[in-house]
Amino acid sequence: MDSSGKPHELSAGIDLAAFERDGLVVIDDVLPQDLFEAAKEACHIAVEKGRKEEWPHRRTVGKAFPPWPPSGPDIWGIQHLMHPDLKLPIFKQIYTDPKLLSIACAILSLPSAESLQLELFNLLINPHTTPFSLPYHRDTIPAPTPPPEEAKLLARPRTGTQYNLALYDDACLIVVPGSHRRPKTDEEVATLKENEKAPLKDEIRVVLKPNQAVFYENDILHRAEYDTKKRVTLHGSLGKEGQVERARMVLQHGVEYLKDAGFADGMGDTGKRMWRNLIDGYGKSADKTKIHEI
Ligand SMILES: O=C(O)CCC(=O)C(=O)O
Ligand SMILES: [Fe+2]
Repeated sequence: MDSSGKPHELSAGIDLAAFERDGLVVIDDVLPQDLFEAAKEACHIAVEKGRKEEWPHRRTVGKAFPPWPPSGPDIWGIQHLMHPDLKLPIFKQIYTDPKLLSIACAILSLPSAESLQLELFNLLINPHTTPFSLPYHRDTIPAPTPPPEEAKLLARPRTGTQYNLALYDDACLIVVPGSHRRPKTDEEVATLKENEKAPLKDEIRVVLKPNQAVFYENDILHRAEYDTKKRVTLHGSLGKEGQVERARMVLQHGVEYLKDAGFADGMGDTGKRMWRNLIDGYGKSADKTKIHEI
């Protein structure tokens, strides 16, 4: 971010054409070194709390999508890193890191981070003892959606973006590049009907080195495999301001802490503005009933 508050195309260093074509882009050296080290320390504490059940908001092995049961054989994620009860305010600083925000602005064609909406910040980790995997899915389009309906939904304008930022080596995510722009092929439908975790033609494994992030379209066809090899990967989402539907989606999952008037205290001006954008969007929503979960 430069002094005018405009996103820095150079510091973002993002190949937008590749992102449009493939539905994903990998970014190097995301966090400044000191923040990267601090992120590892904070994540270590969060993971310990999660594994010891001192932190109740966890992704439990055996279930791919929210809501997750409070306990299970093992865990594959820690939810709500910015929750004040976790007492790790550094996650607010990491979430609003200027380089992360500038990449999101580039993807969303926004002039500055002031036009972003604060959303969710979670951690994806390796299960300790129990390997787990997710089936092929698109985050906002249910798997059984027929291809013609899928095509319509995939044509919706982009309203947000999300990323995985690896703190250690990570090769868990598998995607089919380009599948965010087209419905499932007949071959994909037939393959996934047999086995929803089967390899698909042209799939690639996203291999991240420490401090690399992948920004990806949440409706790209993707799955993930978790063995017990160490994984500590931050998973954040950001929206465009004024996205009432997204604000509802973010705030529907019992995230009362985000609605607290003091949530953004201690955040910088940009973070405060992004939080305000979220709350304003939610306030404009007439219908606060549940929508499709992501
Ligand atoms: O673990 C990952 O990298 C992907 C997780 C995912 O696809 C999801 O939570 O919807
Ligand atoms: Fe997903």
